[in-house]
Amino acid sequence: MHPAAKFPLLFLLLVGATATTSMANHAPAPATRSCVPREREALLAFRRGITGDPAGRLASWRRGNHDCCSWSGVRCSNLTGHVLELHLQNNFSLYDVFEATALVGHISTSLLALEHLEHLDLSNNYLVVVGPAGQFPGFISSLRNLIYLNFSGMPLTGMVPPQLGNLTKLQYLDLSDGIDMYSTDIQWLTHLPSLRYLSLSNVNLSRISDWPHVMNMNVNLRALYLCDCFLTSAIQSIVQLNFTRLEELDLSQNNFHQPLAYCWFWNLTSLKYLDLSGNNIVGSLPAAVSKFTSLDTLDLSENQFFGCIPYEISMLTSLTRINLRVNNLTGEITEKHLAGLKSLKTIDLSSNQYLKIVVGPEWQPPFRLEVAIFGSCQLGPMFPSWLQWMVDIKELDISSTGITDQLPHWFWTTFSKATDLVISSNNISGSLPANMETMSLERLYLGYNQITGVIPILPPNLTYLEIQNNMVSGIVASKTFGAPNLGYMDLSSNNIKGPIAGSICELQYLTYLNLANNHLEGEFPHCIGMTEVQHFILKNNSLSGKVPSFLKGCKQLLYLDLSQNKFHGRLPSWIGDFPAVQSLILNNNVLSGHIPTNITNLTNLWDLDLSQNKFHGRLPSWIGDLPEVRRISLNNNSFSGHIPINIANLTKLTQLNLANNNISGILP
Ligand SMILES: *[C@@H]1O[C@H](CO)[C@@H](O)[C@H](O)[C@H]1NC(C)=O
Ligand SMILES: *[C@@H]1O[C@H](CO)[C@@H](O)[C@H](O)[C@H]1NC(C)=O
Ligand SMILES: *[C@@H]1O[C@H](CO)[C@@H](O)[C@H](O)[C@H]1NC(C)=O
Ligand SMILES: *[C@@H]1O[C@H](CO)[C@@H](O)[C@H](O)[C@H]1NC(C)=O
Ligand SMILES: *[C@@H]1O[C@H](CO)[C@@H](O)[C@H](O)[C@H]1NC(C)=O
Ligand SMILES: *[C@@H]1O[C@H](CO)[C@@H](O)[C@H](O)[C@H]1NC(C)=O
Ligand SMILES: *[C@@H]1O[C@H](CO)[C@@H](O)[C@H](O)[C@H]1NC(C)=O
Ligand SMILES: *[C@@H]1O[C@H](CO)[C@@H](O)[C@H](O)[C@H]1NC(C)=O
Ligand SMILES: *[C@@H]1O[C@H](CO)[C@@H](O)[C@H](O)[C@H]1NC(C)=O
Ligand SMILES: *[C@@H]1O[C@H](CO)[C@@H](O)[C@H](O)[C@H]1NC(C)=O
Ligand SMILES: *[C@@H]1O[C@H](CO)[C@@H](O)[C@H](O)[C@H]1NC(C)=O
Ligand SMILES: CC(=O)N[C@H]1CO[C@H](CO)[C@@H](O)[C@@H]1O
Repeated sequence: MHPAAKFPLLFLLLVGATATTSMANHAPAPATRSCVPREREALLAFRRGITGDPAGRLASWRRGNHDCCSWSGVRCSNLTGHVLELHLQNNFSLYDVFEATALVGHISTSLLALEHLEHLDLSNNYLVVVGPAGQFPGFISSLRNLIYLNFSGMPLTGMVPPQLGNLTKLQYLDLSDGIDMYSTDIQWLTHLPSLRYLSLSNVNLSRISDWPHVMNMNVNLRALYLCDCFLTSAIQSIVQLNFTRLEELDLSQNNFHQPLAYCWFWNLTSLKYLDLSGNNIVGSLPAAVSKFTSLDTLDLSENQFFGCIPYEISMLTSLTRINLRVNNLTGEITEKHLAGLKSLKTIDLSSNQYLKIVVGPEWQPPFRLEVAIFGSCQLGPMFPSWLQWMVDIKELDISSTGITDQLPHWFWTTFSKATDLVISSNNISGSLPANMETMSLERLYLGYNQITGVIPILPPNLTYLEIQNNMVSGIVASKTFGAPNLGYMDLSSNNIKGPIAGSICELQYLTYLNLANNHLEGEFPHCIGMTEVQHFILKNNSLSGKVPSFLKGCKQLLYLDLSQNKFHGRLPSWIGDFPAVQSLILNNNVLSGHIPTNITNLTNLWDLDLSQNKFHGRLPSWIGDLPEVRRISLNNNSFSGHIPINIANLTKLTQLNLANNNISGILP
């Protein structure tokens, strides 16, 4: 035993005192330890290699800021002052822009001066070495004290250097999500006896067939991530399995195309997390799945599992998440399958069209789900009454599940805390409740059902609403719509009658509006500030007035369909002001006058339908100047003159209808 180990406190005091004394000879004793000058210079040299730091993450890395141990991302030993850890990962969530916070530049070899470095995290930065683009910073393998190394999400290409086998203290190694990395020999991994976490996701390992044997040498391994590694086989016989402490195994997005039953990992009964999604695995789900009694997450989605789900799945009492979406599962899921799944929070069985969930009307589930995705499997014809116990639901998808029934009376109260409800494409009747204002809904999909009644004041956080192809008869919105952030609203193909309330103008973030195939009449309200609209579809109503002039402000317009209404007046000249527009569908109205010439500004137009109106004037030569156009319908107007010769320039045109005008000439 080392003598200091007996007296740890004394040892600490002695080392601390020595260090302080030596400092005191040069400068007044600082309150906190300052960093080692040689290491400060190394960090400054590293900083000089960084050419872009848009978020100012290294702003504190300045020569004037003497104590480099206080710089952001730098951790030092409070005993020796040596830099031990560099936390320079670019934290960004799915919704952020990677570039906004990434460091850009070169990784300086000056880091080699940080001899005591144990933790190096440069993940998700755009950092490369000087030299051939994307080459792995091989010098890192000289930092022999490293315990944690994370280069995930860096723009690395080429071979993973086997010299990493010199980092014998490594416990965490994450080289995932580079650009084009590969390895043809991973024997070096057997030199890392302390390895607990290994991710080589996205590294091309297609040449390596003995990968399970190599991993088997790492008895301490807890987590192994080999997603998208071009592995082709998981059928290797391992005589003695000795990395039995493995808890997380991700082999998703490879291409095993083998039956699960013969894969090597069945004895890893300590697994908590197993992801085999996207592997083309064939055959049935073996009953032996019940061996994984510690399993928390099971993801077998996007494979080809033929066959029934075994009852033994019910023995996975710790399971909180199961994902079997997009397979070819058949047979029934009964109460017996589900009885033991006490911990279940998330289930996704969607897109297994032959799979049927059959439970009794009185059944009370042992779990309280938060996410329940059953789209395109079979739940009907009765509305599943067990869902009434799922009061914690955040997301529910029961679309296309063959339900032909009334919405139960408990539906809107049970799911008042849900953010996503997807019940489209069934035969469900019923109506929206009068008071949705206290609901948490953000996205509501009710399309293709038999919903009747009126649309009430909507939930405050709603951003997405689909009720198309139902029998809704009106909108209660005389004062307010109630959903100020609504971006998408499809109410097409209902029985909505009367004028459109001015309160629709509250929807200032609307990008998609579809009111087609209703019985709306009167003018579209003059909405000021509603400028985000991209799709505006009023087809087949009885709306009148001029082309709504607020559209002038919608510079991102892509798709305009006012057809089969009673719009009159001229086509406004600002119609040329929509650089992105692809479709202008204005047929079957009473629009008149000349076509404004600057319609030629619509360089992205695919589809122009002005037929069945009262337009007149010479057939404009501009129609030859619409480079992207596929269809032009000008029939049933009063255009005159000759067919312009430059129509021959419309190489993408597939449909041209000029019938029933006063046009002469021959098509070139
Ligand atoms: C060193 O710092 C760490 C983290 O701030 C702290 O937990 C630890 O107690 C400190 N050790 C000494 C000897 O001061
Ligand atoms: C990044 O996230 C980690 C973990 O949440 C946190 O400790 C760290 O401070 C974050 N770093 C930055 C630069 O925001
Ligand atoms: C490595 O960094 C990535 C991105 O910052 C992170 O998601 C991952 O969990 C890290 N790996 C380890 C082993 O901590
Ligand atoms: C350690 O590094 C040396 C020199 O770079 C190299 O020759 C050797 O193969 C490395 N060892 C391992 C186990 O990778
Ligand atoms: C993976 O590596 C193999 C062999 O080195 C190569 O043939 C294959 O094209 C690579 N795959 C990809 C997607 O780069
Ligand atoms: C792990 O098992 C293999 C046999 O599959 C054996 O050769 C190897 O020595 C074992 N490693 C350890 C560290 O036990
Ligand atoms: C897997 O477990 C079975 C039964 O527990 C045992 O007979 C078999 O030898 C084990 N296989 C390996 C490779 O450890
Ligand atoms: C899916 O299962 C059905 C019914 O068992 C079978 O007829 C069909 O061939 C399977 N499809 C695929 C793609 O394996
Ligand atoms: C709406 O969203 C906000 C912000 O996420 C949240 O605080 C509020 O509770 C939500 N409202 C409802 C009714 O859920
Ligand atoms: C189209 O013409 C109108 C009126 O002449 C003009 O205000 C508008 O700026 C023109 N649009 C473009 C894109 O030139
Ligand atoms: C076709 O377009 C080219 C380039 O815009 C133009 O020079 C030519 O005159 C056009 N042809 C006809 C027949 O208009
Ligand atoms: C920006 C642009 O292309 N503007 C043109 C729009 O169309 C009119 C009439 O054809 C032209 O005069 C503009 O130059």
